Amino acid sequence: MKFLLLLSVAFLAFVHAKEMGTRTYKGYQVFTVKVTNPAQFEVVKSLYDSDEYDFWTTPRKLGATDIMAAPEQIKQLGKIFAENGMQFVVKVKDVGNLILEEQASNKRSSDGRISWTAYPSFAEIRDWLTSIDSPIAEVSTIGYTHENRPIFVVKFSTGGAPKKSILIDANIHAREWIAGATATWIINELVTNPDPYADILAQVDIYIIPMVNADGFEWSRARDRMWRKTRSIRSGSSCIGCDPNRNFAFMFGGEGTSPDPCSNTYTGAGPFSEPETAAIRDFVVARESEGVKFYAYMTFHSYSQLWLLPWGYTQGVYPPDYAEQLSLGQASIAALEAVHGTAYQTGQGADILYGVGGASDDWAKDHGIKYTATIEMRDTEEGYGFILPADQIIPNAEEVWAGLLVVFQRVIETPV
Ligand code: 0X9
Ligand code: ZN
Ligand code: ZN
Repeated sequence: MKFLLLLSVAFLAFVHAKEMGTRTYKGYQVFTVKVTNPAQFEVVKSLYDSDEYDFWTTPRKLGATDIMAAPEQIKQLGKIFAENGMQFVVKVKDVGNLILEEQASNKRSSDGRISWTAYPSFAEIRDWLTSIDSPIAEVSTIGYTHENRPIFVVKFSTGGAPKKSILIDANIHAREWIAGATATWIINELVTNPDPYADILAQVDIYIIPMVNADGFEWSRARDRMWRKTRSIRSGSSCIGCDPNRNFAFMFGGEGTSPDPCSNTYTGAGPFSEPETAAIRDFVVARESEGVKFYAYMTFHSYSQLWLLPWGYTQGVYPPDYAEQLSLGQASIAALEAVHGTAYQTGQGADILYGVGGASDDWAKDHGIKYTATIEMRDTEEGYGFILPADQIIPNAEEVWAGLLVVFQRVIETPV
């Protein structure tokens, strides 16, 4: 009995070790594996569904998928690749070293105030947002995270009756730092340099939620760089949080999701169980009840340089207006590429990647918002994935902004 008790104490200590201290990722590696046929895709998909590895990118039908392996998993993963004739390269030799380098460079270039030469913290974002003073920008709170951080929205409008509206959100996923950094850059661009956008703002209202998952983001900054989920607590499990991009009500629990609270793609207890996703839904519904009509919903993620179109929940299924989605996606990535030469790919989300249910983009499309896209920003296959060097924040933001301006123009041209 005493022994059993000791054993269970030891087990609990082991389980909770993940939640204590800082995860270093020392000796972890990231592999880029190439899928060249459906059989190889099945292998990658089954690894994803097994939940034994942290997938840095959602499995891709044809092409590269990035998978992180713990030191004790490296051999096994290499064996699986070899047995299935899959080509792979080591993308990151030691994730722990990469994280240390990132911390050092972020410290060097940050002076405690927001800038886009370092990744801003939530405190920097909050202090800056609440100090914005602009005749066209209005900052408010749409809700609070599990740990009670405010979820901000910035509304850009020249006033009068509601215009055709556009909604942008960022950092649904904690470790995708470039998403929030880009959203804040865009807010700053509109606040400090509004003149070039006067024609656009005469015809549309733009709402930007720059940091959806602030709890997860701060956890990723302070304790676990690779944290993806929210930070909610559930009874009966020692695992924390759910994947907010599996927590929306459309195709909840479908492909690419997990009912296991310890999974990185855990759906959550039910649709909109998380305060962060419920806040987005409530915000959309409340604006609509005031006469606002949203024509576009763009959600910022990273990485792989993809402009993903509906539907994303399963391959081969398209909304009736898919031709318009595709023409807009293609025009957007062309404008994006013209800025710094960065190549993107566009297409139906689940045709390019693996299908995922409960995602924000499909929820918005199903809700009646015409143009939706998940934008997976830099980095590329050759880069370091989530650990995008801070000197790419501004060029990334500039090019994404060019792509978005095409979306705004299309919304303006869309019949009421
Ligand atoms: O898997 C996801 O949630 C997104 N990729 S990420 O690497 N940022 O996690 C892709 C979601 C695309 N949208 C749909 N498939 N609906
Ligand atoms: Zn509605
Ligand atoms: Zn994401």
